[in-house]
Amino acid sequence: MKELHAVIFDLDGVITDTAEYHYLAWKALAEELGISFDREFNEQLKGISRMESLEKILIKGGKENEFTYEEKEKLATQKNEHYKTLIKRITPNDLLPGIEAFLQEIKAANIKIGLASASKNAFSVIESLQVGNYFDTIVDAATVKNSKPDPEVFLKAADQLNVAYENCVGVEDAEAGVEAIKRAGMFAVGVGTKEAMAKADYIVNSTGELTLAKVKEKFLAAK
Ligand code: B16
Ligand code: MG
Repeated sequence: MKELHAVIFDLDGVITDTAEYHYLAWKALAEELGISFDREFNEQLKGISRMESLEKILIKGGKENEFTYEEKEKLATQKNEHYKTLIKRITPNDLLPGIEAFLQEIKAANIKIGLASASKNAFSVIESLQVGNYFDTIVDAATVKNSKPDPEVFLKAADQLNVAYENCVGVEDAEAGVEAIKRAGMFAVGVGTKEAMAKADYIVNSTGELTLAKVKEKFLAAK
């Protein structure tokens, strides 16, 4: 019988709203390149890697063949430098609603906690939020080969926690992330709209609705 032994969190858009900073930094770069950029398009970039995000933006602007690989690396670095200046503002006040209480509940129930982020900046964001002590393991993009929707980052977090995949719950705000959790054979909690989170097993509108009792109830009720 399955039992809830670990909760594995996405970072951007679940623990804190760095998704907004990614949006602002990509928007500035896209507009500099003469490519229009809005929040709707930005949804497609959530959870996917830096380079894949840049490729999608260039394709949107019909400029996918205009740059060499080295030039693309420079553009991605430019976005990241901008992003890094934006995330310098992060303090513990930037934790999304209810997240710290949810982490405390999980910890108190002796359930393991992991972080599965597609961001190479994950460690510095966690440090600024001062929540590193809650996490039993942190897997960031620097240590995985395949980015979401590939399940690798969630599988690796579960392996490092020594928990069977079916006993894990993953929490995500991105379509690519929910797909990664499902492909990992885990129960997916989606934070967001019913449309965007359609493939999740349990959907909440905001992190403030996350409670261990409810997540556990839904997890145990699922096949
Ligand atoms: P970086 P997550 C993801 O983080 C973001 O959702 C995505 O928008 C971003 O492109 C990706 O990290 C890479 O981030 O440029 O900092 O390495 O949601 O998986 O925590
Ligand atoms: Mg996310």
